[in-house]
Parts: sequence; structure tokens; C-alpha cells
Amino acid sequence: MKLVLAVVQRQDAGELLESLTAHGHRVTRISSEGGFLHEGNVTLLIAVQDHQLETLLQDVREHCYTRTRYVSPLPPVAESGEFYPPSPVEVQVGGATVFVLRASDVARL
Ligand code: 2BA
Repeated sequence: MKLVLAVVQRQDAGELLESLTAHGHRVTRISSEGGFLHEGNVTLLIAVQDHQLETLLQDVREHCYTRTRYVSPLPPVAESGEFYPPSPVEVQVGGATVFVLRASDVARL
């Protein structure tokens, strides 16, 4: 059995959740935030049997897209009143960051 933690972009979370539940998975959705961009994202917790893992990952691949963000780095320390606005840096976000952990059991008590 595996516990899958999938960090996905908020724009992708709705359709992915629909697809996962349609395929019979039980899913927990947690609102989260990326430490680098400080943008809201979504972390999904999904416990699956080993034989379900590959189709689950396929669902994630199909519903999570790569997007480009531009981040402005901090400006360098200004010297003698000169000002050089820093150029935005391109960052590719996603599809999804997926952690697969071994799980010993799932109990619904
Ligand atoms: P963020 O931390 O906000 O990162 C957003 C994107 O910024 C990342 O996309 C990556 O392209 C870039 N990035 C992140 N940290 C960086 C750094 N130290 N230097 C340069 N660029 C950096 P993704 O890799 O697709 O990650 C999307 C989100 O997935 C992350 O949002 C974070 O919430 C999560 N994540 C990614 N890798 C993780 C990891 N190893 N552990 C925990 N969470 C992770």
C-alpha cells in the first residue's frame, strides 16, 4: 500500500479531484502554499493499493500542467543613487510534485 502526497497547482486541483474520485479513490485536499513563490497550491493525500499507483500517477500527469511564472529577484544594494531594476526570472511550475510513501495500513474507525 502507498500514501501519495501530490502538490498541485490550484488551477489543476478541481479537475484532478473529480477524475480521482470518479476512478474510485478516496482523497483528502489540503490548502497549502509553496515556500518559494508563496502562491497557494493544493496538497492531495491519497492512499492506494500498489496496483492502483500507476493509473493514479497517469491521472496526475493528464490533469496537471506546466506553467511559467516570472519572479522579480531582490534589487542589488543601490550605490550612489543608481537604480537598476532587476530583470524578472522565469520559473517553471508543475505539472505536479508527487511523493510516494510506503504505508502499512489504512483504517476507517
Ligand atoms: P514553490 O516552492 O512555490 O516553488 C515553485 C517553483 O519555483 C518550483 O516549481 C520550482 O520551479 C521553483 N523553485 C522552487 N524552489 C526553488 C529554489 N530554491 N530555487 C530556484 N527555483 C525554485 P515546482 O518544482 O513544480 O514545485 C511546485 C511546488 O511544489 C512548490 O512551490 C512546493 O510547494 C512544492 N514542492 C516542490 N518540490 C518540493 C519538495 N522537494 N519538497 C516539498 N515541496 C515541494
